[in-house]
Amino acid sequence: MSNQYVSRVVETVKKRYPGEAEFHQAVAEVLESLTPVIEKNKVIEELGILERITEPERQIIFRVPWVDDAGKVQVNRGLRVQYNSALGPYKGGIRFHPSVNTSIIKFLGFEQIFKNSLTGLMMGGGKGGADFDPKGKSDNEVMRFCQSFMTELYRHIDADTDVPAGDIGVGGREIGFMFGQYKRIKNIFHGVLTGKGLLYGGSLARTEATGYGTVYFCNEMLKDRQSCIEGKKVVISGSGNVAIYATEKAMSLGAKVVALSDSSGYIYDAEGIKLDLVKRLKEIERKRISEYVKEVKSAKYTEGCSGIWTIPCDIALPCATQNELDGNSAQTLVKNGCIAVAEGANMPSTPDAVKVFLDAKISFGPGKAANAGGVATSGLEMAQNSQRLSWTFDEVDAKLHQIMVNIHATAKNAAEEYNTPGNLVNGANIAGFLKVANTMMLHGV
Ligand code: NDP
Ligand code: 2IT
Repeated sequence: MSNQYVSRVVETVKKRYPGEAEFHQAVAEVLESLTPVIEKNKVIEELGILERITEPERQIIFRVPWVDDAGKVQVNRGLRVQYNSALGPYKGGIRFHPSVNTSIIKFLGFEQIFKNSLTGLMMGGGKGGADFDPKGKSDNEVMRFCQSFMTELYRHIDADTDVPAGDIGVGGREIGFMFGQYKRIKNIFHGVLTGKGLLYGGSLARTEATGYGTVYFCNEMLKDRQSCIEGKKVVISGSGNVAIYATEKAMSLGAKVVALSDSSGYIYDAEGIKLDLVKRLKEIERKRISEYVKEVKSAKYTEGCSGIWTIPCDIALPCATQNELDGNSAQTLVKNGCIAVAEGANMPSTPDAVKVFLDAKISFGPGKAANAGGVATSGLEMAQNSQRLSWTFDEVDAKLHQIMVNIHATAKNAAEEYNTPGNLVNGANIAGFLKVANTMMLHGV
């Protein structure tokens, strides 16, 4: 780390929040790539922008008590980090996963600031969640949990204040229960959440948006190599919302997706994943991905999720979770001829892995750029709710596509302007940061 101001702020964050490894990782990654910007614009240091941007505007931690089907009282911890509101209401998903803690929610909220800035829409950054595990819970248990979660959260959010959405463990079912409880408590029907059901104000194409957007972004990177996704072999990790719709879009553009995973293991289907079966298993029956091989005899299931990166492919789309792809896996991908990696998940590649991809000069799209289509379409849902209108699927999809093309161009241009051509990590961080930082300067300290 060459810049003293950057080093000082990174050290302050580490000291103030000891033990928050994911948060430290995200802050260091963004700030280090801002070095040329900070050296060129002394006012950033003079006005303490890095100190301010790394400290959340507000953090809410709350008890979430609920009663399980056996009548036993359960308690989880709920969180909402309202990180930065320079560009608009706080905006970002809610994650329900047993691993959720302040480090994970802060890293996600911090990334969200720059991602939302890159979309070009007016959205600040935030994130929330709970250490609740929806797996194995009945619909009634999930409902009681979501109601209890919203019984505290409702007082901190509003359509023009903070607009949560889904993330890991939070999909249409959970958003519905949370929306119902918000409406009941506040007696207001408005767009306080996105990713809503289509019957009550959700946007067409929001379900598909993150996965579709990741593939649109990947295709833009491939164009720069005089290539495209058609005919390519693709490996996608995860089998949740992002992975499923990345698979759908990649296949519709003529690629062959040969592998998917969950946290227990991965499936390999040399003939191409049967997506209808995956949708039934995951979206309707909520089963494990291993069930796939019971119905497709030619496919193979392997225990352990990291082995998925040993499958030779042209394109890898990590769409599961943070730090799921390490330096060794990255080397294996490069050695096997992989030419492009686009992150559907948030921070799925470790810093070592990112370095391997950048050094090998393969196309690498960092999450805050490549997966921004989800939150961008949430922004479009907010716009439709404000207008009390719904746009068609094709209208929303066309806007999503254009936003992904723009994000790619913005990141690429910033990388060139700051003398690291082709480095979309630097480009996305710099472009996302500058819009927020310049706005913070206009708003005063
Ligand atoms: P889902 O809950 O729908 O799916 C998550 C998938 O990732 C599952 O297959 C899950 O497997 C796997 N996974 C979760 N945690 C782990 C873990 N610790 N180790 C290995 N695998 C794991 O979530 P989404 O598809 O919505 O989210 C996936 C990623 O995309 C996340 O990083 C999220 O932050 C990011 N993202 C999501 C957006 C959205 O709109 N939904 C927008 C932008 C980014 P298992 O079932 O075994 O847990
Ligand atoms: O990480 C993300 O961008 C999301 N989980 C989606 C956030 C949103 O508000 O749609």
